[in-house]
Amino acid sequence: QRMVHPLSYFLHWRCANQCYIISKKRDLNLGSKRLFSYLFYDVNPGEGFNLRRDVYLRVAALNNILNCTLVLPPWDHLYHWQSNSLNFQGKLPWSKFFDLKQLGRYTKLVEFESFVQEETKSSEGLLIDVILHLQHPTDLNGSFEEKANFVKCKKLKKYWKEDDATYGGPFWSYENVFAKKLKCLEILGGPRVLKPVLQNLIESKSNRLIFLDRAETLLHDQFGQTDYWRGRRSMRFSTHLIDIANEFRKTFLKSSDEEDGTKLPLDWRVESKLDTYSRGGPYIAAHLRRKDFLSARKSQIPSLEKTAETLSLLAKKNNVSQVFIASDASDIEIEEIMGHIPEDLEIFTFRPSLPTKGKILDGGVAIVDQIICACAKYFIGSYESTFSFRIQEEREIRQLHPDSTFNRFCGDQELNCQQPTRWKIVF
Ligand code: GFB
Repeated sequence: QRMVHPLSYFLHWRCANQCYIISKKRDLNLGSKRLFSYLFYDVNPGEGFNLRRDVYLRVAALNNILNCTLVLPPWDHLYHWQSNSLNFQGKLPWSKFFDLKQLGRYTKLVEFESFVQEETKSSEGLLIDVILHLQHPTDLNGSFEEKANFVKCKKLKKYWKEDDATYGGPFWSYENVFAKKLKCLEILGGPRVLKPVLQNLIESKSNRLIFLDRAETLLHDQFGQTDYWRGRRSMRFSTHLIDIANEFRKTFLKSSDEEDGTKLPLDWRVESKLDTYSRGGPYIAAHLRRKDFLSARKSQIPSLEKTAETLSLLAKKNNVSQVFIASDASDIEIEEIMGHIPEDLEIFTFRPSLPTKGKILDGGVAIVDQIICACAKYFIGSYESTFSFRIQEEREIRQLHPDSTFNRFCGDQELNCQQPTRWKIVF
């Protein structure tokens, strides 16, 4: 039974026609609220884990202003997950890496598999209402004015027509997912620019399931501001990964949150600015990016000998005898660094047993590396690596001194190289 608002009698009495329009509008609003909309997204396949984490924040901010439910895209097998001992590392839920309860305190969300189980009858598969393929504007003409315009979709080989009414596509390697419509949107801007477009699709075209492809095209509305950090702080890692990192710190590095002052409250929403900086554990940590960075950032990545020299100096300066190295370097490269290090300096790397690695996978190993780096007394990262950036953020969240966080290795030929921008936390 519908409740009648007392004001509606007044409106009826004033003018019947207008009343009809008003009540129709009201129904529409009520309707769109009743009918939840779901936001799916995906990112350019070549992008790494840590850029994807940043894209998540942009989409989560959009989800918040739209009041939709975000469907977390299953992790497909990423290019950098290269361990020979592991098989296909795809279709992974976010709970493998992150604490869903904490994420859910920033934005309303659901894992993809849970959504499919709850919302669809499995035999039918999933039919998305509309794919919105985001792309950069082709004619900027030197202007960086925010905009969002629909354009004709050109050369999108990744989507194909299954029949007159459905599109097939890659959809995170799931076979039983299709879409009814495909639209292309040139966009320059963040959630603020996309909001009216999506609201229109939801409210006037009654699309319920919307899929944003190439979501990395979306920018932040307010990078580094309070809401950015709220989302960022909600990205707590899964407890099983934190436990592994803490065990490693305790066993090898004489480090624990209690002693190092790096303990975080159980709920990220109650975190606040501390009166003093945290101490950090009695070791220095380094993120040394190798592999594709040896060609992509050739001049900014130090030789192994220079790396050893830098680490020895930093250990001395910080009065510690333990160094933790997180790296995608091979064991041979790590051994070469060790060969150049004085004997009184201990070098540690996290190399889990095969059963542990089988459970936490390459993505989990990388997160354990990041947690250990986040708790060190001093950290040095690699030039323009999003892996290093995420460690810097973790350290800001733990409120270590910025001097101990925003540092990077210099290339062999770089004299006094420019150090990273200090993106300091805001509560
Ligand atoms: O995370 P990511 O985007 O950082 O990609 P960059 C690097 C990936 O390499 C990580 C592995 O997600 C890990 O899988 N990796 C790198 C590491 N460093 C470590 C480490 O210290 N420990 C462990 N366990 N794994 C971008 C790439 O990398 O660099 C782009 O995403 C492109 O595809 C660009 O290659 C040049 O920002 O460092």
